[in-house]
Amino acid sequence: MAELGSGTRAERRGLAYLAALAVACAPRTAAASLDPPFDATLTEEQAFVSDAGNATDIAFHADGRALITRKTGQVTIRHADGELVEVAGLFPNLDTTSEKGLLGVVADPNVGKNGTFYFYASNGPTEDRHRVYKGVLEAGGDTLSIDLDNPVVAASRQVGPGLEGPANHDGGGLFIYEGKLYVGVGDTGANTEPPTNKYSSCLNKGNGKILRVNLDGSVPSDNPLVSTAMVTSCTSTGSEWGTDAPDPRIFAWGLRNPWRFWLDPKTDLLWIGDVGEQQREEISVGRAGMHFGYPFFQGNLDQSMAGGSLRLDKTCDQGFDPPRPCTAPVHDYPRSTGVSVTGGLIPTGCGWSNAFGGKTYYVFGDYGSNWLHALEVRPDHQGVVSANAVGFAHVSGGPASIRQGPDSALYVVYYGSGTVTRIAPRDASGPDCGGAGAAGSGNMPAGDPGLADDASGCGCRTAHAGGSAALAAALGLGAAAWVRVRRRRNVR
Ligand SMILES: [Ca+2]
Repeated sequence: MAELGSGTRAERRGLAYLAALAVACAPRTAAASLDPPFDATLTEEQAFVSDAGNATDIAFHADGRALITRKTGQVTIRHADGELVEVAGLFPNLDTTSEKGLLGVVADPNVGKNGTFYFYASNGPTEDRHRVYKGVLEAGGDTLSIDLDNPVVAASRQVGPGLEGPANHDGGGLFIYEGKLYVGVGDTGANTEPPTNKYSSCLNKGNGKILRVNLDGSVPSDNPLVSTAMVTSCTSTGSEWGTDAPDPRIFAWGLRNPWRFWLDPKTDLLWIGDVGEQQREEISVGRAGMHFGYPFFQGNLDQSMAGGSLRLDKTCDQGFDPPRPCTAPVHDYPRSTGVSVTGGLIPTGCGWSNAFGGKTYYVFGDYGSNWLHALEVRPDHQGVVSANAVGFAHVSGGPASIRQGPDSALYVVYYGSGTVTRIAPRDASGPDCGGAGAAGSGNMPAGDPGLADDASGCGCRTAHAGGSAALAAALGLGAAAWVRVRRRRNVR
């Protein structure tokens, strides 16, 4: 692998605010921002990571380190002991204007052996700035080497016509499921109401889609448009509809700006947060080959020829090749509720079932309105019990990504505050304990149960009661305080 983007250790910072964090881990007060009834059964560590301004996403190594991407191009590496190392200069000519920048990261399924992560970055030549790169974190140090010569997703791969833009609505979500890399790409913006941007429904363009590629960037033979010769196409946002060969990387379409998506290993279903234009935010659930509505629908708002003022000479399910009815969201909400959805996931793993009172929830957020909400999900995960969401947490700092770590905890990345918080069940017990770890967030190594201790940032988690917590109790300390003292000693 060409090491053209090797980073250097630029900065070391220890976690500060020992006392504050110890308080934050104390029962009840820790979850001040969690809404009832979740505050009774979950605990929140407020600063798993801090000082990572413009944070966009987090992924976990098998050795206890976590990588936090930042829109401005740096990667913050969090060591298991809480030490933070900042690596900069990885992506030459990174465009950080508007919504562009370093937008996402996901760990390779074998990251424990190969140290590999995938990054979504807005760089490269003009008109080819939606790119996914592979990078390797050195085993014994913090040098991160990006393979700039061989982007996994870029026009130079000569798969499809390349991704238009970038402008805004850049997407940037990454997920790996069953050995395939899923990439969320926005529609480049240039929207109005009614919208004239056709990219979401043009199947010769990767924009406004969830793409699916092999880890080397090649096209899986079972992608939904692989055997389709000609599809409905367009050449630009306002052009006439046409007919051309498909971009075979397309997995699902009809999306405006899929800002974070997740695949449920229990059902293979895609759960997508799609950011709306000026009226509705949505959570949509579906599978390969589905059309999720945009630009004909914004949430449940029909803005097509049939029900609105859209002038794109088609309706959602008429005149397309291949024909698809549009899939309605399972949940949408108006501007009075929120302004920019951040898709989440269904937390599973030890303790979550009891923490949720035996129910199942999909947890998502709103970047602009600073909350986390929860949708009750059917026990079989095949959709929601109700289209109405309930409050999960009042937050601050702009939640930009929600991932589940290898310790089954929920990690929320905040762009504005540059923090990552960690939410976990207070009691690691229940019917979901004793087996494998979390069912998957797409950004954790598989089969690393030993990682739980290292990745855990908060000693109040009773999963570790046999170790540090027991000693802490003997010393008359709260487990959290003991862990923090240890950490404090290890850093400058
Ligand atoms: Ca939709």
